[in-house]
Amino acid sequence: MRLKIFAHIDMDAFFAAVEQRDNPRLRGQPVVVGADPQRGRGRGVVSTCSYEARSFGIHSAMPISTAYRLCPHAVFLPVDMKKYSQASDEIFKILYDFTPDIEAISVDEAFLDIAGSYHFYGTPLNICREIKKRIKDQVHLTASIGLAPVKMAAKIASDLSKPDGLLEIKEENLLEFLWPLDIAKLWGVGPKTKKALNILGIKTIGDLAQTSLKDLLRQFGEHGQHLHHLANGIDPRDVVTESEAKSISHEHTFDTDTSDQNKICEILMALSEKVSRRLRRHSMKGKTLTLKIRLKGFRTYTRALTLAERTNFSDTIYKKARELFYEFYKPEMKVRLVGVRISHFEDPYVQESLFEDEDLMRQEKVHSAVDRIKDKFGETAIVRGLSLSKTPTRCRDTS
Ligand code: TTP
Ligand code: MG
Repeated sequence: MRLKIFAHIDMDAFFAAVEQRDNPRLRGQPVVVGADPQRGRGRGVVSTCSYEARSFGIHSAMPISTAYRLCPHAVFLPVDMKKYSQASDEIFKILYDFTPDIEAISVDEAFLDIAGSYHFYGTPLNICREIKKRIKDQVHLTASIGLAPVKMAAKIASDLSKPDGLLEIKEENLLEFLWPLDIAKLWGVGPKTKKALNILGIKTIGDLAQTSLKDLLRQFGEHGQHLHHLANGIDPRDVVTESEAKSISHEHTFDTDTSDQNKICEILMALSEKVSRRLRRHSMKGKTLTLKIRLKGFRTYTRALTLAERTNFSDTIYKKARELFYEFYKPEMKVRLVGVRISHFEDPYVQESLFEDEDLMRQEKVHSAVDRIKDKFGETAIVRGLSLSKTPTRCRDTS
């Protein structure tokens, strides 16, 4: 069997670190990035904060008013996504210099399969040292990296090594590393599962590993079996690179459940653009469009259709997503979340009816021009008509 070595990389206090990098006066200061605190009356949440701000008890997703109360003298800054996306692109470029086997988890987080590429750098630890150094020298930010023979342990290791850390867990030390840790460290154990496990007397990963599989199956179903495997160091998951992904999707949760059709259509358009952009970045086109809708009370529905042609055009994706939405939607519905997914890919350069059709060729040119502008000026450089209109017309037009 092939030896597996995974690296999990996660930037430290990412948004706040970019702000501190760009403004030396913020270094060493508590910096909170997120909604406007409005002297403690602001609504909205903390996106992230510097480690200095964390020592006051501030953390991601906390109401901004609470953060203000905990540390009123902190520097509060709005989210500047364009700046963070640019830093993220630079970081991922560096990672791709080391291996093509990368699974991007978010703007600041990725798994790398380094089994095939570390030899050039001597050891797995050396390749990670080199990655950290390149990021520090070129992007002026710090990353933490965990190394392990299974993905979930690599993630835990990077988390425990923060900030600016590097921690390697070898196969022979895997269980010794995992078992004393709190159960909440395990990937897939959220607050609800933790509470349910605690009630059964299961506090550490070791406790879980030693609980009988039969009991866990009875209590938690298949999820129980999965957690039991993880606790015993068994995690067969591989790095899934973007081109191997079976689908590309984006979703959005509304701050408050909504039946505002214009608002929902605006989000569907933004999601269609995001999906289109990721597909185009990887020269992929998909044939199946799936719309996901979660209503108040967590009931979740999906509706799918097969497109006439494989596509990565945002307009086509949006138009069809909107059609699916209106086939499903009833005015009394309160929508909590919507998602857009494209699947069943094919490399567009294999199938080329595209350039035989003038209309498609025109659309391709428009999309390529938009891609170039966004590459140069950021994701928000071009905003679609619907999102800009002040008095939006009903968006179920017949175009
Ligand atoms: P994280 O990696 O979870 O957090 P972080 O990088 O700020 O800090 P850490 O050192 O603990 O990794 O998330 C990456 C970025 O994503 C973060 O800088 C801001 C954003 N984010 C939000 O906007 N909201 C959230 O609730 C979280 C968790 C993150
Ligand atoms: Mg991070």
